Amino acid sequence: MNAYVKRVAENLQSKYPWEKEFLQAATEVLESLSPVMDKEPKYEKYGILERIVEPERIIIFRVPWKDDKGNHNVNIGFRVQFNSAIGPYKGGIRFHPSVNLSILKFLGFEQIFKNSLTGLPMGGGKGGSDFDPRGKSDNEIMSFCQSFMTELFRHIGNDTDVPAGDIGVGAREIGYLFGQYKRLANEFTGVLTGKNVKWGGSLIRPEATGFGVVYFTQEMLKTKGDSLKNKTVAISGFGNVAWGAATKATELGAKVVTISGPDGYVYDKDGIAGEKIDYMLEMRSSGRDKVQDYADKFGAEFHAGKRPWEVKVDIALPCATQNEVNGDDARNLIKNGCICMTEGSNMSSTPEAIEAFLNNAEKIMFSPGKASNAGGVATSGLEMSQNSMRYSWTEEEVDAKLQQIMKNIHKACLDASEKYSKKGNYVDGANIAGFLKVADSMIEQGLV
Ligand code: 2IT
Repeated sequence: MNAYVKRVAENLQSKYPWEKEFLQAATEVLESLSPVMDKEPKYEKYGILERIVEPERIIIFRVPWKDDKGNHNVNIGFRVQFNSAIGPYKGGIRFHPSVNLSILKFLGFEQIFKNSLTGLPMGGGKGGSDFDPRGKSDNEIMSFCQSFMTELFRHIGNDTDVPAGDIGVGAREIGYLFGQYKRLANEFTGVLTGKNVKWGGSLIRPEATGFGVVYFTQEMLKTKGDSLKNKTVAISGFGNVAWGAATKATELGAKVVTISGPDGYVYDKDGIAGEKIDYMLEMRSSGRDKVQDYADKFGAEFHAGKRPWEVKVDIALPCATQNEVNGDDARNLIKNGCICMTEGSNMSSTPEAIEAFLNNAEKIMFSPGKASNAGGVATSGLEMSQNSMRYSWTEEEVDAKLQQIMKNIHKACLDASEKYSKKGNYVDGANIAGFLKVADSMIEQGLV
């Protein structure tokens, strides 16, 4: 490994030993950059690696709110403004009890490279709260969102930082957050993306992450002269990303046989299509956060407490959360003849799983989330453009731009992997292609 990379990685590990997820994300990127540092000494000269692993700013705040019984509650709110070299901070907000600074730093860090890969002018950021939306009433969600935005609004803006949704934050939450921002700032502006189309949202934004995952899969398969037609697909999760991926994969002739939730996974041998895909939305909006309801309703198999990676499929699309595919899962997928693993969630795979995939590159192709799930934030970028123009593109226009962006990302990853690593290593390709534009922009803007 390059000595500069090693020094920065070790320093980071001793500085933040408790930030497990952040160290995992940062170490992966730093290792990918080793051949770049060997060839280009300017990055060491300008201290780019030390700078890029530290957020420009972190905001942490108290979020007091009242539940329906009149009890007072307090949660923690965060916004990690990681890097603004190529545009305003951009990235989602996550509401989940597991949220802490390590998770938001990992997500914000990944977002820097992902946003760079889209080719659109967006910096990297992420925010959220340890608030648990499960079982909360609509009124409680609104009360929480309003309190969260009452502090956050002074730190964001359409030219400063533009949040969006993530786990636990969908169209409803974006509505309450936007309403409160508008009230406090007294301006109607594109300060959040993922808005309803009636008030400034973009067509295709709800579908975009999942569609992008499938478009990227299509590009990967094309390099082997293959397609999605008649392939079986395992999807995990049942939220926004899983829903979009199931819709597009089915449309392109594949058969989706699994979805999953915190309670286990559903195996539907007949394929999850049509009204069964719509039912995912119903399960999501119920706020119960479980998928057994699907098995009960449609008579499919339910495997309690398990993940879908034990099913024999051609393609795996993890669309739930970080580290949802471990080394054993990866070896299982490979053993069962899976030929393509495209991450829909951020950092779906553990380092051990990634190692297994890369060591079996002749059997399985692997793409990291920061490349293959970039369609969501890319379409957020298109929403920002439409808001700035005060204009809306049609569904066909947005979808065509999204497809082109996913193709461009795929090509950028392949080209960078060929130049610096091994052609087809999408992990190195994504990290390097995403890094170069941000790093050069940082040098050009001086010591900031
Ligand atoms: O992880 C992600 O890229 C997102 N949650 C979407 C971020 C965005 O700003 O649309």
